[in-house]
Amino acid sequence: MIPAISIIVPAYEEQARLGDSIKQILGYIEREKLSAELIVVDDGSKDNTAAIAKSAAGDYSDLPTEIIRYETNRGKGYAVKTGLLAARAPLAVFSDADLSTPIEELPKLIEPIERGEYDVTFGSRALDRRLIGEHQPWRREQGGKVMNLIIKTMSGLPFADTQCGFKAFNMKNFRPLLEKMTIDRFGFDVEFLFVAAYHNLRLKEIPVRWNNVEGSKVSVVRDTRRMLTELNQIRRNARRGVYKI
Ligand SMILES: Nc1nc2c(ncn2[C@@H]2O[C@H](COP(=O)(O)OP(=O)(O)O)[C@@H](O)[C@H]2O)c(=O)[nH]1
Ligand SMILES: [Mg+2]
Repeated sequence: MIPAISIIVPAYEEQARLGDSIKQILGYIEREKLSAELIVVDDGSKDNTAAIAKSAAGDYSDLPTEIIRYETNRGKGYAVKTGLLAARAPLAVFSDADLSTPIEELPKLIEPIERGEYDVTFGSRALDRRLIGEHQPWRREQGGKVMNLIIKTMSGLPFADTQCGFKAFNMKNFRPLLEKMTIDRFGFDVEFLFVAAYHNLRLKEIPVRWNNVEGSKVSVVRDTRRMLTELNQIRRNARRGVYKI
């Protein structure tokens, strides 16, 4: 049976956080009686991420779960793309492994797509700051705000927060765009939204609850530098017609 929703979790070195998150997601699917599959993508972890995922999913053996693993770390963007290409449902969502946005926020993203109003919906930490429970460390949070401004300026996208790890897609309209995507690391969120907007898909930034969870693997210096390179790459691609179909 084809599920109604595919939930994708990109995971890199997540042995500490992933088991509990998988149980929360599968428990939610079971409680809400959703027709949903879970796809975990182990992005070349050197720890026990895949084994932990398999064992956590074993507690819910009635629910369809797929664990995809490849040996070399490619980046969150590559992991999410891999998951989306494997998604069987007409509606796909990806969520960070730490469930910074609780899975109970899912209806906020999927209902506008199910109603046929939007093609891509995505969580935002900027639209309603009251929904932030546990904040990131002050420096990281300020850095994030500056990065969001840079992204807005360089991409021309009108959104306040493009980087929240909680996004949903109408796959009928979004899948054909996946082959145009070129960015494997954290700039992929911007490229997804940029290419979707370029092809006139309907995008909606939606305020969601969010809590910082210890154990971030983002390196502020390295990943900020990469992000700037990737933003330039998106602009260059757009100029050269790379995103045309
Ligand atoms: N840092 C990092 N995260 C990755 C990578 N591939 C997949 N991910 C996943 O991307 C998500 C976001 O990472 P996280 O460390 O929670 O980022 P933060 O909360 O923004 O600091 C998690 O689900 C990671 O497991 C990768 O190469 N590097
Ligand atoms: Mg996180």
